[in-house]
Amino acid sequence: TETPRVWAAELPAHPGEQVRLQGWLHRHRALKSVSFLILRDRTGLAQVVCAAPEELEAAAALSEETVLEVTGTASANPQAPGGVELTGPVIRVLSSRAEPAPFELYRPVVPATLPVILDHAPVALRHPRLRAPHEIAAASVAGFRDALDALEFTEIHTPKLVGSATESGANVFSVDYFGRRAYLAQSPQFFKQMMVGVFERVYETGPVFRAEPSDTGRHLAQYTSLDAELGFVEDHHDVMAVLRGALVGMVERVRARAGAACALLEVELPEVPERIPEIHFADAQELLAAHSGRDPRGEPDLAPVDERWLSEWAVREYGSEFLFVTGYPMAKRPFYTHAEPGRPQYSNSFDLLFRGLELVTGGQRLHRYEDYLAALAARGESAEPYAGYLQAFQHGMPPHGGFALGLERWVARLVGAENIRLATLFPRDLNRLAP
Ligand code: AMO
Repeated sequence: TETPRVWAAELPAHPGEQVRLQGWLHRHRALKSVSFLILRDRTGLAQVVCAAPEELEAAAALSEETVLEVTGTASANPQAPGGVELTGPVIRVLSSRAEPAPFELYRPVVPATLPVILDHAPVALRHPRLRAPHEIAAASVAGFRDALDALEFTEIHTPKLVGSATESGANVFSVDYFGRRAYLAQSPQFFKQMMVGVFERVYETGPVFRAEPSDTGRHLAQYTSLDAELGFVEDHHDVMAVLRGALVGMVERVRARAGAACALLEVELPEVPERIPEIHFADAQELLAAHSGRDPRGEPDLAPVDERWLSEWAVREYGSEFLFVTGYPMAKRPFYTHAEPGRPQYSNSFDLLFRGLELVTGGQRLHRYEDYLAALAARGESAEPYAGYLQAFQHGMPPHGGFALGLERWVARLVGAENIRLATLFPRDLNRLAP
């Protein structure tokens, strides 16, 4: 019978056994009378020792990133990683490499600049430190699903080719659609709202597209949006409560499933407070004017520097790395936004700041057909392009609201990446469409 395959990280659990490893040659260290092959698989690294003449001969020609199968004995050695190494190896090359890697993948600190990393993403991502953020991303999405599934939300998949802009006309990509103009979806906004009329509670995780002409460390032309929308809300606070639950689910799943990635990158997972602190936009501006050294009053939005200041303030004031800013001016919010009762210049919307950055936008939406017609008219927009969307409201929609969280921003904040591109497998930006 075939020798059982074991994962690199599990080798220490098999001392004395005959086992088979499969993976990439992470590092080849040839000394005078012994060669160490460090094998990498999806779980980690394992050391293979070549000492006999035929073993040394088999190892001699092997270059890093060669794909190998190695059968041998798991032998205890306190000096080996994990205390067990593979000895007496029989090596089979599954695939040899054609090119050397663009940089040494075994260096603990990535010895390459961001452009080199991005230009060589298929190889560069094999570096454990560059791969780790994406393991955290995967666990985050799974945790998002866990939390919303537990609340009986229905997962939906909505079109990414759409007939009208959802957020603002400014940063939408247009594409030729069988001779007509179509757009890449900026968000699943209209569809998730329409589906509240069907399922009451829905969520979606998927790509969205923004033609962001600015080259920053926090904007992508394509990112992954974690969206939720629910019906029968009192106001935006019911949405914020669901968002809090989603964050708890994400943190829990990252802790449970991406522990090694977190340890490697020294990630400090945030505490999600029982009650995430909240400040109204108007109060935030007063606070900034009084204490931050900048007076943003009169501006319709918060500047990135204001977001950073408020985030630090929330840590000092409440010990919270999360802060809700509510009530953003209607003027800066999309037409579907619900105004604040009694103060119609403000909205029942919110942003969630996390570690200095806007991570989530959400709020309560209009739900009456006539309010949509009025909101579009007030913005000088025709209702005609929105006819499909507006059907939902012509046929009875409950008070509802939702939110969208930018996955790459979340991961970038967790791993402390200054540039969001390090939290994106194949970033799309102003200058990059490949690989
Ligand atoms: P908004 O446009 O604010 O809201 O986007 C929601 C969240 O998505 C992330 N984000 C981005 N991430 C990377 N690159 C970008 N270019 C980018 N733009 C936005 C941010 C942001 O908080 N429909 C509403 C949401 C809702 O109300 O449900 C929307 O799309 O983390």
